[in-house]
Amino acid sequence: MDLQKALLSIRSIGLPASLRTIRYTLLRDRLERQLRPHRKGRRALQPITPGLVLTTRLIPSGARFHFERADLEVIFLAPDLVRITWQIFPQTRNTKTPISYVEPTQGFANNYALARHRWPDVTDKWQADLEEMTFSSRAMQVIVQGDGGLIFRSLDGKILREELPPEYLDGVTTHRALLQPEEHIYGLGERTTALNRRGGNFRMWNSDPGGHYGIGKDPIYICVPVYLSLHSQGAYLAFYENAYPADFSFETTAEARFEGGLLRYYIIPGPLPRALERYTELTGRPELPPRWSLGYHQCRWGYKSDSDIRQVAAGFQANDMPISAIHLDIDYMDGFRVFTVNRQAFPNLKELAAEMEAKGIKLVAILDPGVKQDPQYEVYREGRKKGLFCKLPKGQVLHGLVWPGWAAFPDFTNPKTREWWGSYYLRLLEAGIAGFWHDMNEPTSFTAWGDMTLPLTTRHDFDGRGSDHREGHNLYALLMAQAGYEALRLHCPHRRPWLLTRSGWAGLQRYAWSWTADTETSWEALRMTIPEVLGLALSGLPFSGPDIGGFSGGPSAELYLRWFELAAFLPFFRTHSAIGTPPREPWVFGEPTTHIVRDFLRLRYRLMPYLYTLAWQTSQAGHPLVRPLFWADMADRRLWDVDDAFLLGESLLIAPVVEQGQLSRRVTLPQGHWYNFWDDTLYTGPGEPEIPAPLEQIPVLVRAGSVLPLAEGECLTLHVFAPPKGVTPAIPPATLFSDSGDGYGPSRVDHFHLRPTPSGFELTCQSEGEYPFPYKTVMLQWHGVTVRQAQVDGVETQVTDNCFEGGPFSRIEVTI
Ligand code: MIG
Repeated sequence: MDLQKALLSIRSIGLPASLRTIRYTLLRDRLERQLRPHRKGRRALQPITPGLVLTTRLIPSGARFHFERADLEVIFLAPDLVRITWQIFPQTRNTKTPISYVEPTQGFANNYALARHRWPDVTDKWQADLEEMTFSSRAMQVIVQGDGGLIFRSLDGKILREELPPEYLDGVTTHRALLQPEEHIYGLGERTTALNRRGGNFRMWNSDPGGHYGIGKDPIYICVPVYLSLHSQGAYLAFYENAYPADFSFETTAEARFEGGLLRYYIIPGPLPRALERYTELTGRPELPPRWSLGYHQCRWGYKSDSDIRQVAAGFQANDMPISAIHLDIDYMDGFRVFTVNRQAFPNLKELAAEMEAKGIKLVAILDPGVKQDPQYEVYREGRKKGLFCKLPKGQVLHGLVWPGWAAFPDFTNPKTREWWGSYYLRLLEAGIAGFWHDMNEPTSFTAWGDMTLPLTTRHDFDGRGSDHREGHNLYALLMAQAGYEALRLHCPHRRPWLLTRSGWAGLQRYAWSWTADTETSWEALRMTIPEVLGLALSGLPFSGPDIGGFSGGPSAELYLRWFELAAFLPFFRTHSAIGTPPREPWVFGEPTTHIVRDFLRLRYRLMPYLYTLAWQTSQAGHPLVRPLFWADMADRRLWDVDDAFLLGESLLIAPVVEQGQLSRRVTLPQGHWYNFWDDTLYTGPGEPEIPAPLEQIPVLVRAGSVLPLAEGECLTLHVFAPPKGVTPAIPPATLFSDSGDGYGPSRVDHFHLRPTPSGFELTCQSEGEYPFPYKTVMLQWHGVTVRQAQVDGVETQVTDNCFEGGPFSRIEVTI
């Protein structure tokens, strides 16, 4: 296997580069050998368990327990947020001397994942029974058993989660919770398996799959140790604040095996949307992104000069296709030196950016963390002089191999590194770059065999406490994103930051979007996009999307089109492909693809008010934009496994075509009434209707009761999808968020309430905020009913084809 990989790499990168790779890999192996003898000496045969409980003591909002071989702390940070910390000791403690609890100061990833560190004392909101070791808040109950097992119950007495006592053996801490036979598991970050993770094994170790990947590859770029459980007794979320490599599996138990660090985790009871709100309060929510980022992005590894960029932009103009951003891949750099620009290929980046800006196109530039080892190169010199790179155990700078050849890796666990690294963004900002794209940040270093990353013994600063790459690895991209985000806030305070990153960890959503990166070009990979994006969303990362058409190959027109149709409804909407693949600008496939792609591009921009509002709502409450179908009805078990369709906000159900040649498809419909977006056919759920999907459509269903805001230039059209007679729609009032699209100026929110009246419907609008209403006209288009009469704020108005002008209004009445 390894030999084969080595030979393959010689073929693709040439002999000198391959020899370097072998040298690096040998160095890595030598360094990692130091880890081994260490372990052997004290190999225990029996796992260490906490033993029996010895003492129990109340503390503010929680309790502490001494066991024979462990300490346990249970703290309610909020009534529905419990933090558990286990410290297991190798030896049975001496009970003759008094025992004291030592607060752990390390081993839980330095709180890097957390957005919120202080929580009010909730002692008055819970009851503790020390005898029974039972603690109840107004949201849940935690029972600690004498042997260290833990039970979490909902208030009506149902068991949400039952944990076995943790075990420690040979450096590995194993934690298990029982699973119900019907229990479903979601989350764990970006994964290539079904949305329901039950039955699977998942490694926590951010990895570049190298080249391209397909179904079943694990792990890939973004591992997040958080999962959501859904079973017949309830639902909960579990988040382990431990960045060490780990293996999670979900057979009869939910098992987590950590190869280091502390067993610290958080349990949040369901319902799941509410649990995600809490989780994103703990680990953070994204800021509202600039509006342009929700538009279409075009990219390709291989746009190598300003004239390539101009040509692409001209192509969009010539084909009458809207576009918001073009990305510059590594080819714009000078010899792959990060923060430099190749002056031959891009003699005047600033001018290019200004020219693009005038066409409404932003430029996004890629950044790789590996800094070329070149004493003539400022970034390398400075980083070295200031001691900001990752180091070998004896203190020399570590060099790995990436695109520029030998390269040093900034140590982002050092706050000084983050500040220093961030200072270079200014140069590109001044050259007109609007957003940044972090790549290779797992971090990846090319190897001839084994993991493509840094040696495990590599040293990281960890805010001065020091640790090695086992703990630092999974945090690398998160902290790089933090550096980038803080740089943009600092150097560009009037614009909202936009960052895209390949790798990350819990809490990444505070700083950056992500994409599913180097997928193979295949129908399977197209289908896999849905559970990948949903898995990220359920792990707290709401903004992601695929390389449309897959990264590695040349898609057929049909595959490209179906992928495009899917991505038009995902938060991140970008075509990208590997170097050497056939051209993939959205017009190259010719008709009928070109006009269908154009229609979907336009639809995306029409949907912008809806998408932008969803993005704003995510920043407020942490609910993802795309949601699994079970979000619509948790009690409907048919929905627990659906991962070939998704919800976009409260109103839309998207059922992409993921099979070649398919011209209609079955849609698992949640309860309620659903309109076909394309022709207003009304479907009633639960059911599994077969819905037409000619090349120019994928099934898009609108929940009855929705008021869907679509932009048509300066006009806003509110599409009202009337609920059938006698049905009160189970859908919250529609919301429309507006502001200038960037920066931190005023905003407004309009709420639309739809209510049935004896003769028809009433639609009221309530507004808040200072920003002026941004549309010249408001049209109302009704679906599912025939509007006979309409009054806008008491004034009779002309109705044509169920459509009438509403101006900005406060109350509309229609008679049907
Ligand atoms: O080793 O920058 O996932 O999007 O085009 C490949 C070149 C490096 C991997 C990214 C891909 C990007 C490519 N990069």
